Amino acid sequence: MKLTKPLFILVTVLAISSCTKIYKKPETAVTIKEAYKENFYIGTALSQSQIEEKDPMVTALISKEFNSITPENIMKSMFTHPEQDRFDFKLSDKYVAFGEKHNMFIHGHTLIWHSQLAPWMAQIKDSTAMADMMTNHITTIVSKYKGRINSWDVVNEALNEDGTLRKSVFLNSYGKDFLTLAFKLAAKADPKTDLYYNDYNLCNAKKRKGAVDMIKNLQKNGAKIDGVGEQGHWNLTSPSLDEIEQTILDFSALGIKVAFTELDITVLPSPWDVVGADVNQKSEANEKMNPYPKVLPDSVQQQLAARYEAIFKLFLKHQDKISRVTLWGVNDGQSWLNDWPIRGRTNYPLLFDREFKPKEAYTSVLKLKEAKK
Ligand code: 9MR
Repeated sequence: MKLTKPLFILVTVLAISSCTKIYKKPETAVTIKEAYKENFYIGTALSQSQIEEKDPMVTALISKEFNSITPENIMKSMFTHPEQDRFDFKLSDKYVAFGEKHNMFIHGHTLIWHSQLAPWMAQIKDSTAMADMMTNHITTIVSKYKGRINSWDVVNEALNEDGTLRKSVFLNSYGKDFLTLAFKLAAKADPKTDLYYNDYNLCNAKKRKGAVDMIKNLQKNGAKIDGVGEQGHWNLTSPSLDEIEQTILDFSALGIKVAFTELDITVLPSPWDVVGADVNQKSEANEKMNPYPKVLPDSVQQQLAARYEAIFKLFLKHQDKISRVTLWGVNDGQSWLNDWPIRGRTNYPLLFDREFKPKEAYTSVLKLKEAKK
Protein backbone atom coordinates (compact mmCIF):
# COMPACT_ATOMS: atom_id res chain seq x y z
CA MET A 1 0.00 0.00 0.00
CA LYS A 2 1.35 3.38 -0.99
CA LEU A 3 1.05 5.96 1.85
CA THR A 4 -0.33 9.39 1.10
CA LYS A 5 1.79 12.24 2.54
CA PRO A 6 -0.48 13.03 5.56
CA LEU A 7 -0.79 9.34 6.35
CA PHE A 8 2.99 8.91 6.11
CA ILE A 9 3.52 11.78 8.58
CA LEU A 10 0.97 10.31 10.97
CA VAL A 11 2.60 6.85 10.85
CA THR A 12 6.05 8.38 11.42
CA VAL A 13 4.88 10.44 14.39
CA LEU A 14 3.21 7.40 15.94
CA ALA A 15 6.34 5.30 15.40
CA ILE A 16 8.59 7.91 17.03
CA SER A 17 6.31 8.39 20.02
CA SER A 18 5.99 4.67 20.59
CA CYS A 19 9.80 4.33 20.39
CA THR A 20 10.17 7.08 22.97
CA LYS A 21 7.87 5.05 25.19
CA ILE A 22 9.85 1.88 24.69
CA TYR A 23 13.17 3.55 25.39
CA LYS A 24 12.07 5.72 28.28
CA LYS A 25 13.97 4.65 31.39
CA PRO A 26 11.48 3.07 33.79
CA GLU A 27 10.97 5.06 36.97
CA THR A 28 12.66 2.45 39.11
CA ALA A 29 15.82 2.64 37.00
CA VAL A 30 16.55 6.15 38.29
CA THR A 31 18.76 5.82 41.31
CA ILE A 32 19.16 8.32 44.10
CA LYS A 33 22.59 9.52 42.95
CA GLU A 34 21.24 10.06 39.44
CA ALA A 35 18.19 11.89 40.71
CA TYR A 36 20.35 14.32 42.73
CA LYS A 37 23.33 14.58 40.38
CA GLU A 38 22.74 18.25 39.61
CA ASN A 39 22.25 19.11 43.29
CA PHE A 40 24.87 17.51 45.55
CA TYR A 41 26.76 14.24 46.03
CA ILE A 42 24.81 11.41 47.62
CA GLY A 43 27.18 9.44 49.82
CA THR A 44 27.30 6.45 52.09
CA ALA A 45 29.65 5.16 54.79
CA LEU A 46 31.40 1.89 54.01
CA SER A 47 32.18 -0.88 56.47
CA GLN A 48 35.33 -2.95 56.09
CA SER A 49 33.50 -5.83 54.38
CA GLN A 50 31.89 -3.42 51.92
CA ILE A 51 35.29 -1.92 51.11
CA GLU A 52 36.61 -5.43 50.58
CA GLU A 53 33.65 -6.16 48.28
CA LYS A 54 32.70 -9.35 50.14
CA ASP A 55 29.21 -9.35 48.62
CA PRO A 56 28.94 -8.46 44.91
CA MET A 57 25.23 -7.61 45.28
CA VAL A 58 26.08 -4.99 47.91
CA THR A 59 28.92 -3.58 45.80
CA ALA A 60 26.53 -3.26 42.87
CA LEU A 61 23.98 -1.44 45.01
CA ILE A 62 26.59 0.95 46.42
CA SER A 63 27.96 1.87 43.00
CA LYS A 64 24.47 2.22 41.52
CA GLU A 65 22.98 4.38 44.27
CA PHE A 66 25.84 6.47 45.66
CA ASN A 67 28.51 8.69 44.12
CA SER A 68 30.48 9.48 47.27
CA ILE A 69 31.95 7.35 50.04
CA THR A 70 33.25 7.78 53.59
CA PRO A 71 35.10 5.05 55.51
CA GLU A 72 32.94 4.30 58.56
CA ASN A 73 35.89 3.19 60.70
CA ILE A 74 39.04 2.08 58.90
CA MET A 75 40.72 5.50 58.54
CA LYS A 76 40.59 6.43 62.21
CA SER A 77 43.99 6.80 63.86
CA MET A 78 43.85 3.51 65.78
CA PHE A 79 43.78 1.75 62.40
CA THR A 80 45.95 3.96 60.19
CA HIS A 81 48.68 4.84 62.71
CA PRO A 82 48.59 2.14 65.41
CA GLU A 83 52.15 2.74 66.66
CA GLN A 84 54.33 5.82 66.70
CA ASP A 85 56.58 4.60 63.89
CA ARG A 86 54.11 2.39 62.07
CA PHE A 87 51.33 3.33 59.68
CA ASP A 88 48.96 0.74 58.24
CA PHE A 89 47.43 1.61 54.89
CA LYS A 90 46.22 -1.84 53.80
CA LEU A 91 42.54 -1.04 54.23
CA SER A 92 42.68 2.63 53.31
CA ASP A 93 44.42 1.69 50.03
CA LYS A 94 41.53 -0.66 49.28
CA TYR A 95 39.05 2.06 50.24
CA VAL A 96 40.56 4.63 47.86
CA ALA A 97 40.83 2.00 45.10
CA PHE A 98 37.12 1.21 45.58
CA GLY A 99 36.18 4.87 45.13
CA GLU A 100 38.38 5.26 42.07
CA LYS A 101 37.09 2.08 40.47
CA HIS A 102 33.52 3.31 40.84
CA ASN A 103 34.33 6.89 39.91
CA MET A 104 33.22 8.34 43.25
CA PHE A 105 33.89 11.44 45.32
CA ILE A 106 36.18 10.07 48.04
CA HIS A 107 36.05 11.52 51.54
CA GLY A 108 38.63 10.93 54.28
CA HIS A 109 37.40 10.39 57.85
CA THR A 110 39.17 11.39 60.07
CA LEU A 111 42.61 12.86 60.92
CA ILE A 112 42.32 14.36 64.42
CA TRP A 113 39.72 12.81 66.74
CA HIS A 114 39.82 12.02 70.44
CA SER A 115 37.89 8.76 69.91
CA GLN A 116 39.10 5.56 68.25
CA LEU A 117 42.46 7.18 68.93
CA ALA A 118 45.70 5.22 68.58
CA PRO A 119 46.52 4.37 72.22
CA TRP A 120 50.06 5.76 71.97
CA MET A 121 48.69 9.17 70.98
CA ALA A 122 46.64 9.31 74.17
CA GLN A 123 49.90 9.28 76.15
CA ILE A 124 51.29 12.50 74.66
CA LYS A 125 51.82 15.14 77.34
CA ASP A 126 53.75 18.13 75.99
CA SER A 127 53.23 20.51 73.10
CA THR A 128 56.39 19.60 71.17
CA ALA A 129 55.51 15.91 71.15
CA MET A 130 51.95 16.76 70.08
CA ALA A 131 53.18 19.02 67.26
CA ASP A 132 55.54 16.26 66.11
CA MET A 133 52.77 13.67 66.19
CA MET A 134 50.33 15.88 64.28
CA THR A 135 52.94 16.85 61.70
CA ASN A 136 53.92 13.26 61.02
CA HIS A 137 50.36 11.89 61.17
CA ILE A 138 48.63 14.50 58.99
CA THR A 139 51.48 15.03 56.52
CA THR A 140 52.05 11.32 55.94
CA ILE A 141 48.40 10.40 55.45
CA VAL A 142 47.24 13.43 53.45
CA SER A 143 50.28 13.38 51.13
CA LYS A 144 49.94 9.64 50.57
CA TYR A 145 46.48 10.23 49.07
CA LYS A 146 47.23 13.62 47.53
CA GLY A 147 44.99 14.19 44.50
CA ARG A 148 43.01 11.01 45.29
CA ILE A 149 41.07 11.84 48.45
CA ASN A 150 38.78 14.72 47.52
CA SER A 151 37.96 16.01 51.00
CA TRP A 152 38.99 15.37 54.60
CA ASP A 153 37.48 15.65 58.04
CA VAL A 154 40.58 17.31 59.45
CA VAL A 155 39.23 17.66 62.98
CA ASN A 156 36.26 15.75 64.30
CA GLU A 157 34.08 16.63 67.32
CA ALA A 158 36.31 19.14 69.09
CA LEU A 159 33.39 20.93 70.78
CA ASN A 160 31.32 20.44 73.92
CA GLU A 161 27.57 20.97 73.83
CA ASP A 162 27.98 24.49 75.29
CA GLY A 163 30.30 25.48 72.46
CA THR A 164 33.54 25.39 74.44
CA LEU A 165 36.47 23.25 73.35
CA ARG A 166 36.29 19.65 74.52
CA LYS A 167 38.99 18.43 76.89
CA SER A 168 41.14 16.11 74.80
CA VAL A 169 44.72 15.03 74.53
CA PHE A 170 45.13 17.59 71.73
CA LEU A 171 43.78 20.51 73.74
CA ASN A 172 45.50 19.48 76.95
CA SER A 173 48.97 19.08 75.44
CA TYR A 174 49.01 21.74 72.69
CA GLY A 175 46.32 24.26 73.58
CA LYS A 176 43.49 25.61 71.44
CA ASP A 177 45.71 26.27 68.43
CA PHE A 178 45.89 22.55 67.69
CA LEU A 179 43.01 23.25 65.30
CA THR A 180 44.93 25.84 63.30
CA LEU A 181 47.96 23.56 63.21
CA ALA A 182 45.89 20.61 61.93
CA PHE A 183 44.27 22.60 59.11
CA LYS A 184 47.55 24.21 58.06
CA LEU A 185 49.33 20.86 57.93
CA ALA A 186 46.55 19.28 55.87
CA ALA A 187 46.49 22.20 53.39
CA LYS A 188 50.26 22.01 52.99
CA ALA A 189 50.18 18.27 52.30
CA ASP A 190 47.45 18.56 49.64
CA PRO A 191 46.54 22.14 48.73
CA LYS A 192 43.65 21.05 46.51
CA THR A 193 41.71 18.68 48.78
CA ASP A 194 38.73 20.21 50.61
CA LEU A 195 39.20 20.54 54.37
CA TYR A 196 36.26 20.15 56.77
CA TYR A 197 35.48 20.52 60.44
CA ASN A 198 32.95 17.78 61.36
CA ASP A 199 30.66 17.53 64.40
CA TYR A 200 27.23 16.45 65.68
CA ASN A 201 24.41 18.47 67.29
CA LEU A 202 25.36 21.62 65.44
CA CYS A 203 21.66 22.51 65.47
CA ASN A 204 22.10 23.21 69.16
CA ALA A 205 22.49 27.03 69.18
CA LYS A 206 25.32 27.16 71.73
CA LYS A 207 27.36 24.49 70.02
CA ARG A 208 26.74 26.07 66.63
CA LYS A 209 27.95 29.43 67.94
CA GLY A 210 31.06 27.69 69.25
CA ALA A 211 31.65 26.17 65.80
CA VAL A 212 31.11 29.51 64.04
CA ASP A 213 33.59 31.22 66.36
CA MET A 214 36.09 28.41 65.94
CA ILE A 215 35.89 28.61 62.14
CA LYS A 216 36.25 32.42 62.22
CA ASN A 217 39.32 31.95 64.36
CA LEU A 218 40.80 29.46 61.88
CA GLN A 219 40.17 31.93 59.07
CA LYS A 220 41.71 34.77 61.09
CA ASN A 221 44.79 32.62 61.70
CA GLY A 222 45.20 32.07 57.96
CA ALA A 223 44.20 28.41 57.93
CA LYS A 224 42.31 27.07 54.93
CA ILE A 225 38.92 25.60 55.83
CA ASP A 226 36.56 24.71 53.00
CA GLY A 227 33.54 23.38 54.79
CA VAL A 228 31.71 22.21 57.82
CA GLY A 229 30.32 18.71 58.19
CA GLU A 230 27.05 18.53 60.11
CA GLN A 231 26.79 14.85 61.01
CA GLY A 232 22.99 14.64 61.13
CA HIS A 233 22.34 11.89 63.69
CA TRP A 234 18.73 12.93 64.12
CA ASN A 235 15.34 11.54 65.15
CA LEU A 236 11.79 11.70 63.83
CA THR A 237 11.04 15.12 65.28
CA SER A 238 14.25 16.74 66.37
CA PRO A 239 16.03 18.89 65.33
CA SER A 240 13.34 21.00 63.71
CA LEU A 241 13.62 22.01 60.07
CA ASP A 242 14.09 25.60 61.22
CA GLU A 243 17.08 24.60 63.32
CA ILE A 244 18.61 22.64 60.45
CA GLU A 245 18.06 25.58 58.13
CA GLN A 246 19.73 27.93 60.61
CA THR A 247 22.91 25.79 60.57
CA ILE A 248 22.99 25.92 56.77
CA LEU A 249 22.60 29.70 56.81
CA ASP A 250 25.07 30.38 59.63
CA PHE A 251 27.85 28.23 58.21
CA SER A 252 27.46 29.26 54.60
CA ALA A 253 27.60 32.89 55.73
CA LEU A 254 31.25 32.18 56.63
CA GLY A 255 31.96 31.53 52.95
CA ILE A 256 32.36 27.77 53.35
CA LYS A 257 30.49 24.71 52.10
CA VAL A 258 28.00 22.78 54.19
CA ALA A 259 27.93 18.98 54.02
CA PHE A 260 25.60 16.59 55.82
CA THR A 261 28.07 13.88 56.58
CA GLU A 262 26.55 11.10 58.71
CA LEU A 263 22.80 11.29 58.17
CA ASP A 264 20.56 8.74 59.90
CA ILE A 265 17.18 9.03 61.63
CA THR A 266 16.59 6.87 64.69
CA VAL A 267 13.02 5.61 65.15
CA LEU A 268 13.63 4.18 68.62
CA PRO A 269 12.96 5.79 71.99
CA SER A 270 15.86 7.42 73.70
CA PRO A 271 16.69 6.14 77.21
CA TRP A 272 16.80 9.78 78.27
CA ASP A 273 13.26 10.48 77.08
CA VAL A 274 11.35 7.43 78.28
CA VAL A 275 9.59 8.03 81.53
CA GLY A 276 8.44 5.12 83.58
CA ALA A 277 10.82 2.52 82.16
CA ASP A 278 11.68 0.97 85.48
CA VAL A 279 15.20 -0.36 85.15
CA ASN A 280 14.46 -2.97 87.80
CA GLN A 281 11.80 -4.52 85.60
CA LYS A 282 14.26 -5.45 82.92
CA SER A 283 12.07 -7.20 80.36
CA GLU A 284 9.41 -4.50 80.49
CA ALA A 285 12.13 -1.89 80.04
CA ASN A 286 13.58 -3.84 77.11
CA GLU A 287 10.24 -4.04 75.37
CA LYS A 288 9.71 -0.34 75.78
CA MET A 289 13.17 0.47 74.54
CA ASN A 290 13.15 -1.99 71.63
CA PRO A 291 9.58 -1.77 70.39
CA TYR A 292 10.05 -3.11 66.81
CA PRO A 293 12.30 -6.18 67.12
CA LYS A 294 10.81 -7.91 64.04
CA VAL A 295 9.34 -5.30 61.72
CA LEU A 296 8.76 -1.57 61.57
CA PRO A 297 5.01 -0.79 61.69
CA ASP A 298 3.64 0.94 58.59
CA SER A 299 2.74 4.06 60.53
CA VAL A 300 6.36 4.58 61.67
CA GLN A 301 7.68 3.65 58.24
CA GLN A 302 5.55 6.48 56.85
CA GLN A 303 6.69 8.90 59.53
CA LEU A 304 10.29 8.09 58.64
CA ALA A 305 9.57 8.61 54.94
CA ALA A 306 7.91 11.96 55.65
CA ARG A 307 10.84 13.07 57.82
CA TYR A 308 13.40 12.17 55.14
CA GLU A 309 11.27 13.90 52.52
CA ALA A 310 11.04 17.11 54.54
CA ILE A 311 14.79 17.10 55.22
CA PHE A 312 15.72 16.54 51.58
CA LYS A 313 13.25 19.22 50.53
CA LEU A 314 15.13 21.63 52.75
CA PHE A 315 18.46 20.42 51.33
CA LEU A 316 17.17 21.10 47.84
CA LYS A 317 16.08 24.58 48.84
CA HIS A 318 19.69 25.27 49.85
CA GLN A 319 21.41 23.16 47.23
CA ASP A 320 23.70 26.06 46.27
CA LYS A 321 25.26 25.86 49.75
CA ILE A 322 25.37 22.06 50.16
CA SER A 323 28.21 19.99 48.73
CA ARG A 324 27.28 16.47 49.85
CA VAL A 325 24.70 14.48 51.76
CA THR A 326 26.06 11.20 53.13
CA LEU A 327 23.98 8.50 54.81
CA TRP A 328 25.77 6.80 57.73
CA GLY A 329 25.68 3.32 56.26
CA VAL A 330 24.12 1.46 53.36
CA ASN A 331 21.33 -0.47 55.10
CA ASP A 332 19.54 -0.72 58.45
CA GLY A 333 21.34 -3.92 59.46
CA GLN A 334 24.70 -2.18 59.31
CA SER A 335 23.80 0.89 61.35
CA TRP A 336 25.69 1.76 64.55
CA LEU A 337 22.26 2.79 65.91
CA ASN A 338 21.37 -0.88 66.51
CA ASP A 339 23.91 -0.72 69.34
CA TRP A 340 23.78 2.86 70.55
CA PRO A 341 22.90 4.09 73.11
CA ILE A 342 21.60 0.63 74.04
CA ARG A 343 23.16 -2.53 72.65
CA GLY A 344 21.27 -5.11 70.62
CA ARG A 345 18.18 -3.16 69.52
CA THR A 346 16.59 -3.24 66.07
CA ASN A 347 16.67 0.20 64.50
CA TYR A 348 15.56 1.38 61.04
CA PRO A 349 17.41 4.66 60.39
CA LEU A 350 18.51 4.42 56.73
CA LEU A 351 17.08 4.25 53.20
CA PHE A 352 17.56 0.50 52.58
CA ASP A 353 16.19 -2.26 54.79
CA ARG A 354 18.01 -5.30 56.14
CA GLU A 355 17.51 -7.14 52.83
CA PHE A 356 18.90 -4.11 50.96
CA LYS A 357 15.46 -3.28 49.58
CA PRO A 358 14.65 0.42 49.19
CA LYS A 359 12.27 1.62 51.91
CA GLU A 360 9.45 4.14 51.68
CA ALA A 361 11.94 6.74 52.85
CA TYR A 362 14.04 6.00 49.75
CA THR A 363 11.03 6.38 47.48
CA SER A 364 9.98 9.65 49.10
CA VAL A 365 13.47 11.13 48.63
CA LEU A 366 13.51 10.00 45.01
CA LYS A 367 9.96 11.19 44.29
CA LEU A 368 10.85 14.66 45.51
CA LYS A 369 13.11 15.01 42.49
CA GLU A 370 10.65 13.38 40.12
CA ALA A 371 8.03 15.92 41.21
CA LYS A 372 10.43 18.79 40.45
CA LYS A 373 10.95 17.80 36.82
O1 9MR B 1 29.68 4.12 62.96
C1 9MR B 1 30.85 4.07 63.75
C2 9MR B 1 30.78 2.85 64.65
O2 9MR B 1 30.88 1.67 63.88
C3 9MR B 1 31.91 2.90 65.67
O3 9MR B 1 31.75 1.84 66.59
C4 9MR B 1 31.89 4.24 66.39
C5 9MR B 1 32.99 4.37 67.40
O4 9MR B 1 33.02 5.64 67.97
O5 9MR B 1 32.02 5.28 65.45
C6 9MR B 1 30.93 5.34 64.58
O6 9MR B 1 31.02 6.47 63.72
C7 9MR B 1 31.06 7.73 64.36
C8 9MR B 1 31.83 8.67 63.46
O7 9MR B 1 33.08 8.13 63.17
C9 9MR B 1 31.96 10.05 64.07
N1 9MR B 1 30.68 10.60 64.42
C10 9MR B 1 29.82 9.73 65.23
C11 9MR B 1 29.67 8.36 64.54
C12 9MR B 1 28.68 7.51 65.31
O8 9MR B 1 29.18 7.21 66.57
